[in-house]
Amino acid sequence: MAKTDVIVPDIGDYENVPVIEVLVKDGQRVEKDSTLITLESEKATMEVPAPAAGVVRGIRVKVGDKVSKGAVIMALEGEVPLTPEQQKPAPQPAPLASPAPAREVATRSAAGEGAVAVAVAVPMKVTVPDIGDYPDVPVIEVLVKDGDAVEKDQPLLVLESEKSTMEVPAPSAGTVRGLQVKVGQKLGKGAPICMLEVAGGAESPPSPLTPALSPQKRGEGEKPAPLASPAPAGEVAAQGAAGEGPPWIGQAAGQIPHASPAVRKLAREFGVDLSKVSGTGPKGRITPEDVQGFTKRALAAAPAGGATSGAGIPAIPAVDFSQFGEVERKPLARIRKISAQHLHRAWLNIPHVTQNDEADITELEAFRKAQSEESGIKLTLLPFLMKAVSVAMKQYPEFNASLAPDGENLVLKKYCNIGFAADTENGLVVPVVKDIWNKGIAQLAQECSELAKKARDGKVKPDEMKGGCFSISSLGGIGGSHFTPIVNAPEVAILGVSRAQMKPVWDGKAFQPRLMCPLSLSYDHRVIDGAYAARFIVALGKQLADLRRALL
Ligand code: CAO
Repeated sequence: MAKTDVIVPDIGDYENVPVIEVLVKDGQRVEKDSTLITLESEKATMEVPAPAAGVVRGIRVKVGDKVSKGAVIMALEGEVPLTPEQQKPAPQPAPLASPAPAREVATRSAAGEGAVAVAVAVPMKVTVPDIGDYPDVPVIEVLVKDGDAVEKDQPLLVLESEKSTMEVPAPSAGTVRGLQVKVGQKLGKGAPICMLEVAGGAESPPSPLTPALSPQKRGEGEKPAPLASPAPAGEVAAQGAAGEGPPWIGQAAGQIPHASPAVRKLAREFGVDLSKVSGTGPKGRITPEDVQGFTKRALAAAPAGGATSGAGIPAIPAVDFSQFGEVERKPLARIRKISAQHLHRAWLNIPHVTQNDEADITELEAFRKAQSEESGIKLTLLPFLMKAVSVAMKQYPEFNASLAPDGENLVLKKYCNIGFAADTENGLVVPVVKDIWNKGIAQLAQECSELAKKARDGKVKPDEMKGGCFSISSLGGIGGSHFTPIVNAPEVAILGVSRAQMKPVWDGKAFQPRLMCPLSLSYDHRVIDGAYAARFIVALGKQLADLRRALL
């Protein structure tokens, strides 16, 4: 068997481009042109395909590594060695040489060199930068129109070949005039795009050759640079930890959804607007399954008729509130935006039912207070609730399950992790306490209090919010009676706890003063039947009334 190294093709003059996906494994057989790895800079996504069919051997890169032209990424074992032609960097792979040249277009000001600095609008011709030898690369998006004021580096259009996507940014700030390109049109290097009326002319010539591949920081609160995706700039990203945990977990700050050219093609075929799709891949990347899932849900939610938005839901009309009085616009915190999307998705996808009850916690409270005093450790109700819920979950295992994405299987979990909603200044976070079955109340109390503090200080790590099987939302410290908590998908149930109150309870002979704690159990009716839920909440009430049962 002949073994040949596969190298990174010509990606322009720029170096150290991050690997964002490794799509093959050692020993895997690949066909010619199937994608091996994906590279992504701030402005472009490039897939590196197999130069020939063969078996992958000795992968040398992993996600996060940075590579440059000529770097060996793996070897391919084939019947015959690769020909020199096959080994040539990127025949098919990187038709769009790199995003760098896109910026290098740095179209010179028509004012010419040495123009006198005068504050007049000077037209600048914007053309397609050097995109390699490929003359006909389709325009998939035109992001501006005549008369638009653009900032320097603002994307004007997106070009996409089979294997790469790149944005062509404005070489300078100015006003777009005489736009000459349309979606579907095929362009090559030097093709005219538009004129840019640059205010101040020679005073602000286009900045020379800013490397598009140079890493840009995307810090918290910073406006994200648009990625090479058909998502319109500024659209809010969806996120999602695949399968488990609230989707805000692991979400990079201000990230915009992004996808490979193949996924974008699929989205176009399905007529899916990628900006509305939640990416469950690494770094919120949109996978083919995300597009398929989105399409499925959109079809399921399609209404019989009428004006709708998104997945067939009638849009709430925009209202100019300032016509009624003074208003102030306050930007939503990042956590709030992410949790809003998660809650909305759960609310739309899950047929919710809420079962209410009241648990007698008179003895539990007396025990809790006595223990707190005796041990000097503050025990709140939460760890007791957790323990009691975990015991009920063992008795009713369908509460410790998730519906498989195919909708045909239930994934039953043999471990018990419970998340609790923590109210923070920036919104709701749900830290998860792990392995409840094997922990005592004192340990649970300590972990709850540490995680609640971390949540308030904004220091909970993504891992500490993953892997939940069930959630508890306790508003008992605040007040109110019953409420309807929203199931924290992909979990199937959540317990809402409200403020306990002394109530007269009939014991068969007389009314007794008992401390009654309101419980609101919301559950996914696709998985759990009403009778099963009622049994669960009755069992939970018994646990709370007499925690000795938890020892049984
Ligand atoms: N009934 C009566 N009193 C209760 C109670 C209940 N169900 N639950 C808590 N309390 C009491 C506590 O005993 C404590 O009183 P003492 O100081 O006298 O002992 C006081 O209320 C404060 O408790 P707490 O709420 O701070 O502590 P906790 O461990 O029970 O809860 C946490 C921690 C993180 C769950 C809570 O602070 C919190 O953030 N709750 C809000 C959750 C939320 O926002 N849910 C809504 C999500 S859906 O929109």
